Order: sequence, then C-alpha cells, then structure tokens
Amino acid sequence: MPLAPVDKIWMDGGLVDWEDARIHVLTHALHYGTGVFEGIRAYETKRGPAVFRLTDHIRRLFRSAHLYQIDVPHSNEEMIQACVETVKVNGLKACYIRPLVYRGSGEMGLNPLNAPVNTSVAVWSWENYLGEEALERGATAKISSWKRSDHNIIPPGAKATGGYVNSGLAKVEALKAGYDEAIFLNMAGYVTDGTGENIFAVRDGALHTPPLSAGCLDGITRDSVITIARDLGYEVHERNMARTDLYFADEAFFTGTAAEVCPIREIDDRVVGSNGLGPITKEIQSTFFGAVHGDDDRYASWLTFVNE
Ligand code: PPE
Repeated sequence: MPLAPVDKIWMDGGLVDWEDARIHVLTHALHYGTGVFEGIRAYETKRGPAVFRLTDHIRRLFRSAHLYQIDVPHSNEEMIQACVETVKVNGLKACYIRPLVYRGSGEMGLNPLNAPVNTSVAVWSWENYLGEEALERGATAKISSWKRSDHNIIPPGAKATGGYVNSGLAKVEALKAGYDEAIFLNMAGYVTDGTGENIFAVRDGALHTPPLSAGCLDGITRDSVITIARDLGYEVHERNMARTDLYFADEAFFTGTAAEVCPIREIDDRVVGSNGLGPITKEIQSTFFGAVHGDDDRYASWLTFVNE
C-alpha cells in the first residue's frame, strides 16, 4: 500500500522532517534483520485521537528487545511519549504508529552487539490491512505451504524485523494463488496465525484460538478480543487447532492492529459458516470498534488520549 507522507518522524530522540528520516546503507538491521518493532493504532474519539493499548505495545517492544539483547537507549516512558508526540505533531485524527529499534551502522558481521542502537517512531494513515470492505465481507485465506518459524528458530513471540521474511513468503504465495491472506501451521502441523494477524474460530457458540505455545505472537488485539468475548459471555478456549478446525468453523476471523477484527469468509476454497461476517464475529467486532473509539467505558483504560 503506497504511503502518504506526513510532516514529521521521530528519530533518536527528536522530530525530523519526513524526507530527512534517512539511514546509511550499511545499517546492520538492513543486512541482518536486527531490529524489533511495534504496530499500534490511534483512533478518532470524541476527545481527539487516542492510542490503543499504548503501554502494552511498548512493553512488548521492550520484551522483543530483551530477547535480542538490544539495549533500548530510551526508557519505556520516553518511547510512550515519542509515540504520543509523533501522533500529535502530525495532526492526524487516526493513524498507524510504527516504533522501531534497530541496529544502526558502524559494524558489519553477524555479531550485532557492537553495532549502535537507533530508534524511530513513524506514523501514517493506514486503512484496514485486508481492505475496509473485508471488515464486512470477509477475507479469503489459504493454508500456507510455508511453516511458521519455530520457537527455536526465530521465536514468533517477539516482533523482530528479520522474522518477517517468513511472513512475506507466505503472503506472496497466498496473493499469487488468488487469496487475501495466508494461514500458517507450525512444524507439528497445528494452526498458528496469519502473516500479520492472530486467528480465531467460532464453533457452537464458543471461541477457539491457538495457544501462544503453538507459536504465535502474543497479539494485543487477540488479548483484547479474548477479554471482550468473555465480557460478552462467550467461552474462549486457547488450544491447539488442526486445519480442519478451521474448515469446520461456524465463523472465523483474524485479529491484529493492522487487520483489526476481520472476518474470514473462505479457507482453502471452503466457505466458512455464514460466508462473511458471522453474528458472533460481528458482535465482537462492533464491541472492539466501540472500545477503540472511546465509546465503551468498560475499556477506557485501554486508551491514551493524545491531546490530554
Ligand atoms: N501475529 C503476527 C505475526 C503479527 O505480525 C501481528 C501484528 C499479530 C499477530 C497481531 O498482533 P497485535 O497487532 O498485537 O494484535 N502485525 C502487525 C502487522 C505489521 C505489518 O506491517 O504487516 C500489525 O498488525 O501491526
């Protein structure tokens, strides 16, 4: 999706113009994927833009950095403030927010530990990852021939830039085969997630989603949906799922910051249940959108208001 430039990007502690946010070609992360990042959204509310679960995203950013032994040169609070400031200064009502911590230039070779650590926060307008119309109509998906990288290969629980080549392979395979999205299985053959989303199935009125141990990201939208579903009175089971659990589902949906709560209408050419936005998915989706837009007091603590 082409990016529409905004005014400012936060880089290493200060704001620079969009076109000046440049790096050297010998940036370590460019060669070896040695970066960690987050994807966050700010939504329009009656009180101005609000960032959804900002502290949880920044906590996960630091967890990812910890795994890769990257010392983030800013505090947790400074990264939170950097996100707030970058949303504010660009004057967008709603946007996607991309904090990045990466190994910079000055060292080559696989030992990353002597390379400097740089940070940035960029924001841009981003429609739903699978298309706004997919939120109603549902996306199509294909089980990938590529497996999700394992806990002992590239741990899927941390958002490392380099790990996303795994997702890229599956995404391209799915798109070229005519599907909107890929679904990964792990090395044991159980469902993990999409290329940039967690996955849920609804069957007989209960929700099912792979456990984190299957090898999926500890998605913040996943966690929000589990909370919302239980608040609405649904049972949620985190359990290993076979691909047939998806084919047999009454409803299925992806969750993610970029993809939000997006129904899946077809998996491997098999229509899923109601072929679109099923009733339970719809209820969860609309509660989720109520929460992110500040219209549901139960979830007020999930929002950070940028102008307050
Ligand atoms: N699994 C993966 C592999 C993943 O990348 C994401 C986020 C999720 C699950 C959902 O996590 P959460 O956003 O916390 O609910 N994927 C990001 C996509 C980034 C991209 O550039 O593509 C996102 O949604 O921001």
